Amino acid sequence: MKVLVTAFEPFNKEKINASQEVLKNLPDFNGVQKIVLPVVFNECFQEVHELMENALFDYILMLGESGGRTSVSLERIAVNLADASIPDNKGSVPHGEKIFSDGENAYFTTLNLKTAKDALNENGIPVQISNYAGLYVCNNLFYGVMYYIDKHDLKTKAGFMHIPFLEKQTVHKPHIASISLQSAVSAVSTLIALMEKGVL
Ligand code: PCA
Repeated sequence: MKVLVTAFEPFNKEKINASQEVLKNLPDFNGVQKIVLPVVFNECFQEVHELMENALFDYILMLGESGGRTSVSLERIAVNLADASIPDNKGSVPHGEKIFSDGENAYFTTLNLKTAKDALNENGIPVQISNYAGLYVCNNLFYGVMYYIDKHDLKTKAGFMHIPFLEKQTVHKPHIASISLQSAVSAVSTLIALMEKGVL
């Protein structure tokens, strides 16, 4: 089995990114490659496309931080639109631009979200299925990966999970929801176990 798990570097004045911390703390799994990506529109998927050119992944699981969400969120839809209210890490602020002019308006994840949700719940992890990954860099990556799979007719299954702030990011913002690092790591490990079984 060949799996790629991606995370993002910090952005928007945060010192860390929950997804990167989770990736750092994820136990080693056979056949699982990890990569941290820049929070930069369109650049975020370049390296992933290069990896996809050189290896056929069974699964690609993309992770990102979504501060303020109350639980991990399994994203259902990637949208062909880039729109930002804050600059990316290179200062770009797109307003309603298509990501790929020859791409579909949207792609659905090819992961089985019901199976994922049930398994996470069984492991005691609250989770929501989300129909909106935003239009910022996470959606940009998600769309870029789904587009590549579509255009190259790959069997790779792919999906995106947003992670709330980690507890240590909200120590001085106690009114904002957070998740423990342990639960977030356990959520990702649970999904990888489903991939190993080939059922995700
Ligand atoms: N979250 C942002 C981009 C990088 C990240 O971790 C998002 O939700 O778009």
